[in-house]
Amino acid sequence: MNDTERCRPIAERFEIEGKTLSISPYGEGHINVTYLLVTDRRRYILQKMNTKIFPDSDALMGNICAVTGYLRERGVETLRVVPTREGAPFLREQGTWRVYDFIEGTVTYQTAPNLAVFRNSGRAFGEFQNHLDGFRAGQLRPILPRFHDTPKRFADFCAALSADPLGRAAECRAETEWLLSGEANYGLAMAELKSGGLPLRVTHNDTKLNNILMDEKTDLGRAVIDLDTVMPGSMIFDFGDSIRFGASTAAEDERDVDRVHFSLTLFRAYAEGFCGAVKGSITARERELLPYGAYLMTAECGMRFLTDYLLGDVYFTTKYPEHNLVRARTQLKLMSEMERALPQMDAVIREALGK
Ligand code: ADP
Ligand code: GN1
Ligand code: MG
Repeated sequence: MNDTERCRPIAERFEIEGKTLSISPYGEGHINVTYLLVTDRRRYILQKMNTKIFPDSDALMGNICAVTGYLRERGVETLRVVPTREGAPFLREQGTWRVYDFIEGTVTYQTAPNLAVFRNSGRAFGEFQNHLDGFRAGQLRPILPRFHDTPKRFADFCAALSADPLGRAAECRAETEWLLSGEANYGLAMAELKSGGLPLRVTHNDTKLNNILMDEKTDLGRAVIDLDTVMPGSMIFDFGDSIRFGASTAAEDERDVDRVHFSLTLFRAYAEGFCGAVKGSITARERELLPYGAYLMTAECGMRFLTDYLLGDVYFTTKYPEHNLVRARTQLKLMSEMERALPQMDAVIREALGK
């Protein structure tokens, strides 16, 4: 049975317009299984939700409906959850499924084709944070508690290393040494959040370039998507994760690490867009820690990929056996270049904020 035949009975349980013509795999996310659903009237996104990672679908969809409802009331373009024919926001049948309207006239980029796209993505994520400024964070259920708690991620990495269930640790000694040597750098953001040095904000928490739909004509950000991880967090996490993914000269899973570099030019473009959007609300401490946020998110993602490799690829979708190790290597390369570039990044941020 092909995807269309297999998924048609699921799709037709939702309030979709028209007759289903085709259902085919779509996009490059690592978490959900995404399909493009085409009917004779319009297009939709059908997703098989990842309930291993997000077991509480009620809470998750509750968060998404609350956030998208809030944004829509303020005239901000956002995802529209298509209800089931019974009026529920998702369906449990041979898995857990949801449907969104396909936002037409947009594109997603895996890597920025030019500086303007990356600058615009910075502005879009900055504005997303501004739009949610008045949203009561207490309404949100903590879907993945301690998501960007890097010391906790580090402890998980150390535990995976000791357990080494597949005997893979021997293959990644250099990477392990590197991550262990950075331990003293991983705790600052959590400490600052705890002490109130960094304010807790409603943040996206997964600000990869491919989580923005850009207008296909103007390349301006149209809608921020992938709202599964919208939770209270820090501005430096959102800024940092975008830099991790987007200010690299190569893909997150480039096998040849010699092609992977941190680009200060890309960093500047993103910082201009992001800082332009948040300059009325960013605090002095947030400003100071934006460059560190980039380093921290890269280190954290590196340790997450390596942890998953050690544990047998149980979290991230992988296409070949060393995929997570390859990803970890790109992150470690970026992390080391970012560490050296912190002073330059700081100068760029000051300039972008006019300080
Ligand atoms: P994952 O959590 O697995 O990353 P996403 O929700 O980010 O899944 O969706 C994967 C991809 O599908 C996105 O990068 C984007 O290209 C596309 N996509 C998702 N939702 C929409 C939508 N409503 N309209 C158009 N494209 C979408
Ligand atoms: C996952 O869902 P996706 O592919 O946008 C992950 C992020 C990682 C990213 C690495 C819920 O993001 O935290 O940074 O992969 N999402 C979750 O590419 O764990
Ligand atoms: Mg995504």
